[in-house]
Amino acid sequence: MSYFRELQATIDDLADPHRGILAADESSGTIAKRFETVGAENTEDNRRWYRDMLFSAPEVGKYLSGIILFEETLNQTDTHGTPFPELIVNQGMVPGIKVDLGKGSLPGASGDMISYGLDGLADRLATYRERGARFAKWRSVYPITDHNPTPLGLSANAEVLARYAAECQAAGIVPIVEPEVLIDGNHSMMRAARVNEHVWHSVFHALHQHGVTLEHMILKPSMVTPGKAIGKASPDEVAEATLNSLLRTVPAAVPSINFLSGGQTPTEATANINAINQHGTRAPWLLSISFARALQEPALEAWGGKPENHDRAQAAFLKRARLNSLALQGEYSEDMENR
Ligand code: 5MM
Repeated sequence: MSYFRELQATIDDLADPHRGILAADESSGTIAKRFETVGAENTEDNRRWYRDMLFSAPEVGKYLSGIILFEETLNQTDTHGTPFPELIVNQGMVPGIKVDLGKGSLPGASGDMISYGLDGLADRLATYRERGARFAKWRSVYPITDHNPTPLGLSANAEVLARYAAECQAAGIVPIVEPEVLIDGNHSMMRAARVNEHVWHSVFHALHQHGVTLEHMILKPSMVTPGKAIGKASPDEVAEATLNSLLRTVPAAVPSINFLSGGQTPTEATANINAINQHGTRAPWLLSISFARALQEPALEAWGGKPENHDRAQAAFLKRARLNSLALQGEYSEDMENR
């Protein structure tokens, strides 16, 4: 059975020049770390409550086209008993699902990682689809050191990402392909650019070999920045380096590139995507976002684990979503943070 029309409809709904994608797919371990920073207890009810607060924010669908969920959230309901995927659709957005099952070290490639979850993926995708997921996300993680990623790390992760993407399209689900090159380390911006180019080149080679339709996928890459220990580059420098590397390696058939924030502060990430859009007016793809931390951090802080802060947290979340929407047009400026 061909899902061509369905995949195209999902791309049409997700790839919107004014709207990004929220990554709310933190696994239980990751959300525990996020909650800990604001003193919130990591219970199932708190996770449900917190995500309900985000997804039900008034008119959030003006700024976001889709939300990536963790499996637990796909099966939960809001306070009125509406399943989260239905709430997301009612808010004018598309529900998606993270399908990798975490990562570990890659034997034979010291320092490299590999993500798990291909076994049984077709069955899981069929179940997720029944529950309303129309797109999926898989993250592969690449640390940068003097020796990493190794050639084996590059080829093994590219292969896994391509097999995942092909399984998704065969199941009528749009794959977001996320090769995250980590910001940790003391590497130069030049080295980050070269590593990202190697990664994207290897991923698109594997996607081609596995017959993945590039028109029906989204790339979720890191921005090209220097290692965290080196300091920050300006938004213009990040934009220029990121666009140069993407233009060398990512085919024009890909409809949308939705960056992760990777540990950047919320304002830094917004300024960077703003500059990317200002510099990228002739890029062949949409240049958008799929942030987790950079969209959620102010809301998490405003909430602080206290239900009475519901409206403050929603306002903080909507502000970040709105400013990022402006940044997708290259219309954000730092003074908007204080208005
Ligand atoms: C890199 O992480 C993804 C984007 O988030 P940031 O914008 O904060 O960098 C994110 O979707 C990530 O994959 C999820 O938070 C899930 O992480 P875990 O480690 O729980 O699978």
